[in-house]
Amino acid sequence: MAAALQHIDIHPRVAEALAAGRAVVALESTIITHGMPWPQNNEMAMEVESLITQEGAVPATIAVIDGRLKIGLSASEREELAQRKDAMKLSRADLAFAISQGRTGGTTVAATMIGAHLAGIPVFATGGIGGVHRGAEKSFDISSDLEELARTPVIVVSAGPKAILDIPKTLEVLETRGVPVVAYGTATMPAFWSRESPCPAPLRLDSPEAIAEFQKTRAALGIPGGMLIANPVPRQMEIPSAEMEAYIARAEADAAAAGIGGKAVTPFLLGRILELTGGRSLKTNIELVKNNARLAARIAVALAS
Ligand code: PSU
Ligand code: MN
Repeated sequence: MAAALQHIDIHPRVAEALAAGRAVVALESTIITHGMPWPQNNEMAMEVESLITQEGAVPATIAVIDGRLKIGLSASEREELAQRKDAMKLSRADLAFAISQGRTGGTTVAATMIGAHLAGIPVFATGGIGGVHRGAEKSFDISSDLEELARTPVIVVSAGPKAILDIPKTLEVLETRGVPVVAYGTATMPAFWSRESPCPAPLRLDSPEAIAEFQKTRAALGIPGGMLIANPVPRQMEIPSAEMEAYIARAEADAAAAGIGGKAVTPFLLGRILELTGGRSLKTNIELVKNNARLAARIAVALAS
């Protein structure tokens, strides 16, 4: 931590809350730089921060700006980041690269977990985690988000793995790596834009307090790593999976035809699905992130008390 501090700027509001032992929720920024178009990305980030504040916690959006690892952004920093064309998409492999090169980038779930843990923030809200891509048996495309969940003790609140992924394989990898997957208030694994996937949830809990207690118990037993909370999107905003599947298949085919690979896959698919659904997928994405932020704040409050 001491060595890390030379590269980190903790926003005063966040530093104060951490020093006082108050609830803080980390937020990622790849969703801002690569997950949603301007200006909805900035509006989403702003709304999510104010929801967390309303729940009695302090939001800390994490990003790399001009070589500094930012824990908490000012409104102008966030707005500028949301419009930057040169932002990298940063994960465990290249977080330090961007810092050492003075670059700017959005942090993925994996990189945000690293930043949150360095700052002492135990909970983080996102939309959907990365995971095992469809066809991974050929492409080997498995998000480093899964590896990070196995290593770094941060609770990640999501709406499940993104539905563009192979959800059964993603759950298998998480189980192998010892990552608890907890569905919130349901026995079925949610699937990002949809409340239900075909998979049963590995674990279920029904309150923020129970989630906080579970993570405290893991820590007490010396079991390392984070956990994944899968919080279903609100019913009135969901797009049922039967409907999403056609759009996902089409977007996958377009990605293959365009030769999209590596880090570009997830942003391409999200962007293409936005077009195919006439913007509906974006509206749902925004609502599910807000829903996750609210739950993350409640977990943070439960952990802090
Ligand atoms: N949730 C969203 N939109 C996003 C992401 C999450 O609603 O764009 C981002 C997260 O930063 C996650 C990344 O870590 O997508 C996964 O990218 P990949 O599949 O390349 O690992
Ligand atoms: Mn990938």
